[in-house]
Amino acid sequence: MEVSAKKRILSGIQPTGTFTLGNYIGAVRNWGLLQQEYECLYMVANMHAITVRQTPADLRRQTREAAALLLACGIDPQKSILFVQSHVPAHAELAWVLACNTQFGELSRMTQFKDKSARHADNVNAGLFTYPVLMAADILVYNADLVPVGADQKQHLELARNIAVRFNNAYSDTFTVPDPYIPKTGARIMSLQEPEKKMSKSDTNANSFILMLDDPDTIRRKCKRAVTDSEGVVRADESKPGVTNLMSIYSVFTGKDFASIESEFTGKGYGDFKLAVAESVISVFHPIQQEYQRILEDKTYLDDVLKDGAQRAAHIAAKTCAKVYKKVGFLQL
Ligand code: ATP
Ligand code: LTN
Repeated sequence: MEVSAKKRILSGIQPTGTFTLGNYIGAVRNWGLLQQEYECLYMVANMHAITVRQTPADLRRQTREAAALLLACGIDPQKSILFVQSHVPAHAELAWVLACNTQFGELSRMTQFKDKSARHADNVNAGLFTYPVLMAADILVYNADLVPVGADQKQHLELARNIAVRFNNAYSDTFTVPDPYIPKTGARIMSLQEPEKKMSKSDTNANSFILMLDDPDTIRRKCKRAVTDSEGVVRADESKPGVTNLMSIYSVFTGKDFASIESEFTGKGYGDFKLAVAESVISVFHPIQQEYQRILEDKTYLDDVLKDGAQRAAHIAAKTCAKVYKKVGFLQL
């Protein structure tokens, strides 16, 4: 696989709960679309997940569920390598070397750390702080060219690039400097209740997000309750974050641009618009949900995919790690 002329992609998602509409539009949807053109590695980031306290049995179950949902979203194990982060030891090994090439000050500036440490004030652990270093290792260990993520991960990507450049300058050319792949529409899907905030699966208000496994009635209800404004006109504008957010969702799921959405709903109220948004979401999620149930029931198939993925990923990662160990001066016998 490493002799392929195709550019390489790596991305990951944490198994901290069912994926939201934001995860799908910002990241996972594009993972499927990029498979034809790139050599892709997709990972369930269970090591990142434990930076926040997890119940072990739930984490185990959610890791399989996340992998099944990725397969249901169209990740094809014949085309891409799908694996679980903790199954490839090179991630943790490289993370240590990279941590020794990352400054405390750089990590202190990460906004996700500031947000999460405020939200989990009782557990501001060192892993939460060094999380972006592990993420850099995930990417650099495969020499990925491109990393498809939502806009909230841009800062972590910039850090990974800085670490790569710094290491290359200190120890000679080793890592590919990765580029982010952030979609033009839907890079930051907002909360349906507080449209100034990002939609997040860890939000305490369940009406603020749509989960990929929500049933049709729940999706209709959540769309209907979405916060908009009092103007009653469907148009995209900075002063109308709720409506603009719904337009982004509708645009991604129907392929229509903002101008044609505006004319489609001219003279119609938000009620009609919200219903149309809900139906567009249901039409995409319903078949994925059926496929998900089918895959989840076939545990042998799922585990075989993950074993094969881990083996193929580990083969690539071990080579990079060995090269790095040599470059930094670790004795080899
Ligand atoms: P949590 O809310 O628990 O912090 P999360 O929903 O942000 O988690 P992650 O596993 O951290 O989920 O993110 C997986 C991918 O989904 C990342 O590429 C991230 O950028 C993207 N993503 C997350 N939320 C959104 C959103 N609201 N809009 C667009 N993309 C998003
Ligand atoms: N930190 C990411 C998940 C993640 C990731 C990665 C994304 C872990 N390792 C490597 C891209 C590349 C997040 O979405 N919170």
